[in-house]
Amino acid sequence: MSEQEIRVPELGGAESVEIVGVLVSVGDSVEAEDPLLELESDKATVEMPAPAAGKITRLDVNEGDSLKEGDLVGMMDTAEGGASGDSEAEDKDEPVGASPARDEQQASDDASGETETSQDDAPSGGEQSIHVPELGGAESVEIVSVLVSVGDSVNAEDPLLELESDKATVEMPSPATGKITRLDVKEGDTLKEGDVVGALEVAGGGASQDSGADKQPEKKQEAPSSVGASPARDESKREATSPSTASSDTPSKPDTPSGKRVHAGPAVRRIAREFGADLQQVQGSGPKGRILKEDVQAWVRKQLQSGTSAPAGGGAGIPEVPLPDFSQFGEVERHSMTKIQRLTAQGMHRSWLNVPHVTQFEKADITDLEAFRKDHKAEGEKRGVKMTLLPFLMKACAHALTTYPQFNVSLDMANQQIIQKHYCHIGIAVDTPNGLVVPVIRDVDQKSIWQLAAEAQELAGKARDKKLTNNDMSGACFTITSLGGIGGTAFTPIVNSPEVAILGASKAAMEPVWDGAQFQPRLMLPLSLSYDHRAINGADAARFTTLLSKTLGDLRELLL
Ligand code: CAO
Repeated sequence: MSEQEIRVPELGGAESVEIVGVLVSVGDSVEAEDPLLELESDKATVEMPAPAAGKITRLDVNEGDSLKEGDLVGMMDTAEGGASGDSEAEDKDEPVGASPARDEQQASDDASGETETSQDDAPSGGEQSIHVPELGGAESVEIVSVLVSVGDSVNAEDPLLELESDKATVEMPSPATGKITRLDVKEGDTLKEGDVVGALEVAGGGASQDSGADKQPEKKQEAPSSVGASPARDESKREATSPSTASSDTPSKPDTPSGKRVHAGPAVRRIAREFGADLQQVQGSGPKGRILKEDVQAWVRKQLQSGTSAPAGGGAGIPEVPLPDFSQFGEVERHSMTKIQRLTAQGMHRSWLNVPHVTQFEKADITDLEAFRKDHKAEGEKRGVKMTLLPFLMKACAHALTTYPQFNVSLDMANQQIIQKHYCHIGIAVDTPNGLVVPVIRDVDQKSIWQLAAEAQELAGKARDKKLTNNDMSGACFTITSLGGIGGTAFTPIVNSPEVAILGASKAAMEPVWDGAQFQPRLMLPLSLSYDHRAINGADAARFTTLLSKTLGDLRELLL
């Protein structure tokens, strides 16, 4: 092992670059050529590679720092027998993002135009082939996106393609002003220097021919990345204007038809492509909204969790809700959502979008039930069980589910089938400090009120202590959400899909009820049954709630 300085290599003509990402930390082991920093000039975003294999021992720079060629970035212990010793000298001279470094002679050869020149280039006003310009040492590049179509009018220097080598992402500029007449390439194609990309009908006296006249193809003045750094040149009047980069802030053409420019480096773009992430949809958390690797990873994770490939935020093509800068209205702070909150949000959104909801309202006279419940509270205390309304609601729902089995189904729309369940497991929504969870009580139809009360109590306790297992929360046929202990007169719960119905209970209150002769004070429980109208029709929903009301009004119904 020997300690080696890490210095900024030759910048291909750029005076300075800004660090937009520090990709390693002290203690990290890296291979030669592994990216250490993401650098941005006004022309390109490139990665600065490790000069050798080894371990980073010091880092003297931070994101946002401005660097010049030769600046000390940090130190590393180079691996024994590694390529460091040999490659160091070479790498030090290598322009950032380009390979391999060229010597002065080569540069002047380029300057004199002895590198490629299109034989097909036509004089102003005619058709001209569009060639891949010199690639600054990169053997080949991949087309990340085609930014124009046949028939498009372009100005000289307008980006035509977004190209990516293993070092940089850059845009290939139009060699002249004119109209695209042919495109021979598509996204994903691999191109080499000189390859024909398409053709262009050059506008008469187009800017390109003139504009490049006074520019010299001095390679050292090109962008840090040489990929595409040298535009296609006219035979007689060579140009050496630098391309704009896909990741530069300079507005040219938007990255996608939606018009939003994406601010991301080549490594991030590569990862996004590998995972099929649409960078347009990824929220950047880096400086100036720059998209970082972690942002892409978080986006991919979110897509997997929500189980949808629909656009993030909006979903199913629904326009995303733009967030204003709330801090302009007053003080704000941000907190990460808990896992339960994230899952609840996804589940509710999925159900809301997929299920045509209808809510049926009903009231149940629970005056007698309440008297019965109170009579058994003391016994409950002896048993260590709190006798609440909930076990009665469960029992009444199990009775209604057995009577109307069309509520105990799930829909398999892909196979056009209804899945009828011959078991009766009921989920109970439990409010916890971390969010809403729904433990499931099994075989409710076969259990006594005491058993149900005990199990509900145990599961609600486990929910609040964060001790529920996946098994505790799976397999429900139907859900009860009881807000009665809190308050409210009615609400419209969201079906816990793939179940097809959910019962909401609001707070029971004394009401005057007409008995045919006079008003009687009765304890009335508001019920709200939301159902999936694909599986259940309105008449069945009214029958279901009517039976519930009857059962809760007179528990002898359960004996029938
Ligand atoms: N009307 C009037 N009183 C009610 C009632 C109702 N509908 N429901 C419950 N009560 C009473 C109970 O009988 C109990 O009274 P006593 O103290 O006299 O015995 C008291 O309110 C407190 O009950 P509880 O809330 O402790 O117990 P529970 O069995 O009724 O409910 C549980 C348990 C887990 C459902 C409840 O604690 C809970 O978390 N509810 C919120 C569920 C929720 O957030 N749903 C929303 C989902 S959609 O966003």
